[in-house]
Amino acid sequence: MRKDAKIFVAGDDTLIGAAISHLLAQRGYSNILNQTPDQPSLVKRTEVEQFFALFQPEYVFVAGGKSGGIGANQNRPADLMLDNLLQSCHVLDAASRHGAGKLLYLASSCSYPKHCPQPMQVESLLSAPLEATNEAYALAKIAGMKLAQSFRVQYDANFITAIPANAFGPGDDFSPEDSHVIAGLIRKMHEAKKLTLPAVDIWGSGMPKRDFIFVADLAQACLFLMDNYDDAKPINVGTGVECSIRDLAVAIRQVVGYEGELVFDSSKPDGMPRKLLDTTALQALGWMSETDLSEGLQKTYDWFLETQCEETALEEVYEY
Ligand code: GFB
Repeated sequence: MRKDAKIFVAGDDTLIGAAISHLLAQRGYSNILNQTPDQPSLVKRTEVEQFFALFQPEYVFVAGGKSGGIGANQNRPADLMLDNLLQSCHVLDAASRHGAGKLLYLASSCSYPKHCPQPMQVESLLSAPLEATNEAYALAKIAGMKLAQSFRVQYDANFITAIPANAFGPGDDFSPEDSHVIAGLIRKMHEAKKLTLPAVDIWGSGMPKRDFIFVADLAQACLFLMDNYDDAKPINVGTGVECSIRDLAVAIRQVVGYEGELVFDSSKPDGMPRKLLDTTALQALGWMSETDLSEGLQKTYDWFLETQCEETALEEVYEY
């Protein structure tokens, strides 16, 4: 991407979108279209259409769409599915019709079957039933992937898809109801420490394993793929390392400095047993993630502490 190329990050208010926007600015891209006034609501077709007609982005990162952890997916499947379907349809359609040179669509690792052979390869997509707790959201992300591929076939659009592992980091959603596991446990253990509670409730058995990618690394991978990947086949973006929820909880307890007990509540769902992404394709292109889990957890907790007392502007978010 030229430094003066017109770049639009659809969804720069999400964890991943904000990290991509910040990295673009940090690397000196001078024509990021998210800084113009009157940003479009991505669920409103006319606003997206008017924005693309006016600015005609050359590069588009599709990082928008409501998302959340296992609790959010159980409680608000329609909200998550509808928001992601609308955003994908509006942005991909407008990008195609207004001649975007390249578009990167971000799917999700929950798009893989519940009992997918590990590490998960893109050939396994749609090969078996999905995890029930996030089926609605996963189908919306699969639809987005298929739509991107269909624009390639019908209109020769250079639309690519990345499938990220579970992302976490500064800018995450720490709300009890919507958070993913890392943000959720950081908040719970931080509050338990402040209140000297004797124990913290961990959902599920602790047995599931996850591939957690630090969001700044994921953003770097997205820029790398925009410049180096042009295939129709979706490409995984992960760390190649998995961690059990039990080990994660112990690691977070260490980072937060909480000394109470961890109680595993098996009345709560585990979700997918494992979600390790096969990253050989991305490694073959020359990219690997560089932030290990413990470093990422520390940076995330540091950010969480800084944002406890006051609203932190996005640029301060990344001073770590
Ligand atoms: O991060 P998480 O909500 O999403 O849960 P998934 C990961 C694992 O952590 C599950 C357990 O086994 C949870 O039961 N867990 C333990 C907790 N304690 C907690 C807690 O306090 N909060 C949360 N949230 N989990 C999501 C999908 O699945 O992955 C989304 O539902 C999306 O659609 C996302 O794809 C990337 O990894 O299970």
